[in-house]
Amino acid sequence: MLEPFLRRAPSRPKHTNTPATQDTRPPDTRLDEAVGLARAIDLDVVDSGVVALSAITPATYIGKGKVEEIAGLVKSQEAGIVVMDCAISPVQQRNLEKAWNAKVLDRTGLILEIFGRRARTREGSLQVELAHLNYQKSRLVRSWTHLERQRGGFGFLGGPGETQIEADRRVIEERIARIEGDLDKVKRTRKLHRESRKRVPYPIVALVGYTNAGKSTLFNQLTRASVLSADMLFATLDPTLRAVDLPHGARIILSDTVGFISDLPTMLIAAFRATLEEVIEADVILHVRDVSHEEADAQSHDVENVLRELGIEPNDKRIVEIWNKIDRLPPERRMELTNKAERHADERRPVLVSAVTGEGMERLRDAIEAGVGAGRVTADVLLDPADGAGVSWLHRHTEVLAKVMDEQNGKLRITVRAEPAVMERVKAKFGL
Ligand SMILES: Nc1nc2c(ncn2[C@@H]2O[C@H](COP(=O)(O)OP(=O)(O)O)[C@@H](O)[C@H]2O)c(=O)[nH]1
Ligand SMILES: [Mg+2]
Repeated sequence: MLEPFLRRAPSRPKHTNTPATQDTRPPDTRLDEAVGLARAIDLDVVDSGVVALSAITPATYIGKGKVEEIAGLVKSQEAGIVVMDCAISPVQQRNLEKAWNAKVLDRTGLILEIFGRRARTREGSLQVELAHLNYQKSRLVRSWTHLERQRGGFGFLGGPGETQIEADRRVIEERIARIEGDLDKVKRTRKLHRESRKRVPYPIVALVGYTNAGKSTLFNQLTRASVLSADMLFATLDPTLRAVDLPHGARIILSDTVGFISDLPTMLIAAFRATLEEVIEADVILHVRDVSHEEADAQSHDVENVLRELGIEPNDKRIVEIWNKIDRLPPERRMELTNKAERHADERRPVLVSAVTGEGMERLRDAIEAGVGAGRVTADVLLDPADGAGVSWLHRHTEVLAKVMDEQNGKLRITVRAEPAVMERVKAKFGL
């Protein structure tokens, strides 16, 4: 069994081997977030808690008593992993792993794990790998004196007397240089990638939002009802993309994204952005907010700032706010929010839902439908029923909303929907 045990760095450490965190949120909030992050890589969290520290113990970060206490817990729970929501040195990690006989993952390690799983594009994977290598390199440097040992004898990686750490660093640097080269190439051809992705004829609807806002719960709630989702080839290839059929027949691809987090280590920001690339291309962006959270507004601003860095302004027409977890609100607060939502113009009206109870799903599907329709145009194409190639072209490049035989002229009338640019191609090809 896997067990993240989570702790936070002290707010005012006396001695520390890592920069003091700027995070001023209460420990419980941080713990909730960290547990959510651990779940994001499918860890089964069997216990969690906050460790208050007055000083950092150099060898193990936390004090001897705590190390022993957790050792007992790891044993009784048969835990395989302990997650520490702070930055620990390689030496501390090694000492703790020995004491607990379990793997130890720190905050950056955990986040890198999440990004690594979520990177969907080649650029995303490269960015994550680069961040990982830079992280390893920085750890080598920081722990130079601890890790340094003579290599002696083997000559592959350097001359005699080269230390292990120099060799390690050189290997890392070479890999970094290679990845940077690859990244340059990928960026140059990025436009091509985008265009090929656009070939998926269905609109993409992306779920974004703070971690723990309920994106994945909502993703499951929306896709559960969809009978056809299991048929989609890529649904089995990528669990965070799934096809959903909306009530009026339109099919969308719903995309669950990596959650936004506070206090993101700076070296991970590029990797984080790269894992969100598909949001840039999305037809509709659902910004899921936990309105029952006391820091809902601050979280929302953080999310908006990240979106802005991706070139998506808060007033972007594609964004629909989803006010989630209304089941947790007292009746008067729920009324207040309902009224607040009502005051928004139709196309920007937030949708109140509970991803857990399923309340509001109908409103949400309608909002998605409206959002998808707003960015696309519809047209009727008349085809000879024998024109199999024409029909298949339309299926590949557009959403086919309806197909009927026109009795009067013996033609097939196909109602299609597509982005304006694609519709231009339809018009040119079929002479509309
Ligand atoms: N009460 C309640 N809990 C919810 C709701 N939506 C999500 N949650 C819970 O919030 C936590 C985080 O949800 P998750 O979908 O993993 O969030 P994500 O990080 O945005 O993907 C889980 O424990 C969910 O069960 C909701 O509408 N109501
Ligand atoms: Mg999630």
